[in-house]
Amino acid sequence: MTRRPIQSVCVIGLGYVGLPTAVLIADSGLRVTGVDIREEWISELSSGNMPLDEPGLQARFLRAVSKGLTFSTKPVMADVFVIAVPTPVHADRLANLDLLESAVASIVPVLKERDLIVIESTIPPTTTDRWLPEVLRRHGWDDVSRLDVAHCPERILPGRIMHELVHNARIIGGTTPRATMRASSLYRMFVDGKLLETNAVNAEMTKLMENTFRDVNIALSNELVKISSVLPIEPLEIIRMANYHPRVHLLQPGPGVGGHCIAVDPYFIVEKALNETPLIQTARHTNATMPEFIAKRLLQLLTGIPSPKIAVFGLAYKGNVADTRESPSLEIVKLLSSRPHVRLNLHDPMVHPNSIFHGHSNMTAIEAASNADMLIVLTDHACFGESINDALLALMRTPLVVDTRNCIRKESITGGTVINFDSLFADRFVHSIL
Ligand code: SAJ
Repeated sequence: MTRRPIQSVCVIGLGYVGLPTAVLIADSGLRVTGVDIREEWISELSSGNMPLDEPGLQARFLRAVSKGLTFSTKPVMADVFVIAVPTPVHADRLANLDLLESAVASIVPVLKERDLIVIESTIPPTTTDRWLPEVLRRHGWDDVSRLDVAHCPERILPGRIMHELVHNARIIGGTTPRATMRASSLYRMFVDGKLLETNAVNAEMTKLMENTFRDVNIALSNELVKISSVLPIEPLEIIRMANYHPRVHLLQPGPGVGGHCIAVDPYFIVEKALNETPLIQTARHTNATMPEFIAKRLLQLLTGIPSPKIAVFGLAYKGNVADTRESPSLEIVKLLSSRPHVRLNLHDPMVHPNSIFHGHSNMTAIEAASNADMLIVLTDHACFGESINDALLALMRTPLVVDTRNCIRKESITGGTVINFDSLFADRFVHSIL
């Protein structure tokens, strides 16, 4: 069978992975159609507007459009179909592949012999080898061996997407050596990093292990914070010192692990190996219960204040992004909102000002801090280092800051108290405000 060179690519799913990927492939010289089911998203892009805010993306987008990048709500014929749609979990923590199935179904009418399908979405192990052929069959493509199929998981960090798409190593896992080779030739067009060629199930598992590695290691640090509630230790100091060891790298504890990847991906392994994953399951539980652990401690610290007002700073799942999916902050807001006597003021300068969370609007820093009895920092936005200062604390009824991200410079605050994980359970702080 002759090998066709790749000339055209259809990218299905234009979120924070698919859209930058479509831009880079088009910029490398291939004919690219970006496809998304959201009509308003497509009309925005077709009018030359870039709806995502990611460093470096806008300029590359305009260049790619000038080179012929187009957008559509329906797939068109192409040599390669790159699928990058969300793969969340259901309430029972099993993978929800509905959007992936719709994407596969949508390409069947335009598929032809020897087309290459590349799945970039994160998926449970064996999805590419076992699930995809069945789904293709269900939607009218009977014989997967007439296609080339590969899994090339995305591994980019929001905020650094354009850099990481080009410079990170990529895992290229074909279901056959030919599929691997063809997928490699696509990624070589725009990736400077190493292309690691393997099979599909190894590619699926590698991606999941990367995010699980982080989840397990964050859980270890979060567990240290939980230990500090029963032992007179300073977790941040311990992590700082331990990390001087050349072979130790403890991650940072926080109010929980959020986002649509690390808080979700470990479940994809658990689903396929329930009895073999006690460590992964425990780590998930440790991180998932952090919001409850923090909320409980905040309420203890506020004991004795009849109707405490808490200013919550940081709603995004991590610093310097606007994304609130699976954010531990929102879990803490939910838990505190369920207490009838607690009043909450929310503030996140990265998140849209009209957003409402559990009945609370997103306020300015000044509105949120005014007359508050406690200011709790749940996200490490760089701007909080500046905006949480003596002038802001002067507006509070009690100038008390609880910093769960260790991002506030204590030295720059002279007119109040800053508690971080080293002092969250130190009794002197409880007594001083009771
Ligand atoms: N977090 C901590 N302590 C830390 C590091 C992170 O509590 O020391 C928290 C963050 O605040 C956040 C969560 O963990 O709530 C996840 O943040 P993250 O920056 O670790 O990762 P994501 O979810 O933004 O992106 C991850 C990345 N994976 C790895 O670094 C192994 C990225 O490369 C993947 O492409 C992405 O998941 C994905 O799409 O899977």
